[in-house]
Amino acid sequence: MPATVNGKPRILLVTGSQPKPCGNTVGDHYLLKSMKNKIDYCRLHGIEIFFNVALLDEEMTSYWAKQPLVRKLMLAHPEVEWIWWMDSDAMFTDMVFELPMEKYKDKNFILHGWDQAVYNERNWVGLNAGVFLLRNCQWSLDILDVWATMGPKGTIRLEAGKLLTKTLKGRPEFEADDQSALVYLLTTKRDEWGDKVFLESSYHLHGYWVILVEKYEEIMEKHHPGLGDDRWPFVTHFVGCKLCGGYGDYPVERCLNQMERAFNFADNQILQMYGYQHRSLGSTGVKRTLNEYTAHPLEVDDDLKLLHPSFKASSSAVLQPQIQDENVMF
Ligand SMILES: [Mn+2]
Repeated sequence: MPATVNGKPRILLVTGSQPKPCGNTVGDHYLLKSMKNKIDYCRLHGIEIFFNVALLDEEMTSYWAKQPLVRKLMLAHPEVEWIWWMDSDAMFTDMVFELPMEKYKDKNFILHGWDQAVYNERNWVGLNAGVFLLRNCQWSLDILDVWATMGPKGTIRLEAGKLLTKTLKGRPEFEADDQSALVYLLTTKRDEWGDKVFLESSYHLHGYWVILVEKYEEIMEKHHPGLGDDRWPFVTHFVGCKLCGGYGDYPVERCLNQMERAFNFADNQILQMYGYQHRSLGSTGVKRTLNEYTAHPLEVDDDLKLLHPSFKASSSAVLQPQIQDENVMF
């Protein structure tokens, strides 16, 4: 019997960052903004959130830190139906869009990706492991165990990396990472695991920032939030950016500028509830867009209907007593 709230499966969003400060303070600042972004989305949609900074298993460092964490949270929270992992370098860019959970009722593991790229090409970027949903069940505990076998740092991870580079399409030479390990697991053991895995590409459960960030202005002109796909991407993920220092695939300056834009693009959807907007996507400054005050704040509606959403789990509990109070008074 799935754990539900108001008929919807209960979801715990899990994210985290390193235990120590970033190599640069700007990196920490963007970790904070990325966290604020996730808090906003989760608050609006009745999703619980867990931010981790502890390394739970000393062997499972860097991209492998999430597997022991997700496993622990599953066991500790049987009331939660889905664990939703989201990297700290990914941000919600559509605050209205909701996951199509009904579509996943017979699946246990949801990632952004393409069957063709994973199963036919064995492409190491055929799926993205930075954002995923995992149902809280025995199947998921089992796949976490198998998935984690290439993770322990040192010889195991280094040797596994060689195997992954040899086997997977397009993979550069480096130690085993969790994403490649998952592509390898699914392609070599599809019969065993493939059935319960859903590779989603109908919207941006993960959206590659490079193809999205330059289009935000055009998107704002032509479309509206709630679509989740190319027209208004659900998530923008800064793959290949090393915000805290180290060598990334892109210049850190470009990454930070575009993260600021992605944050403000999303934050405009929050600020519109209160009558404000960022001056531009590159600006931390805001301007007033509404100048009205009202004695009846519950009757005020924002364009995106986020202020008093009917889908918010607590909305009926919040509204009911206030309506009763009015009846008593008048
Ligand atoms: Mn990432």
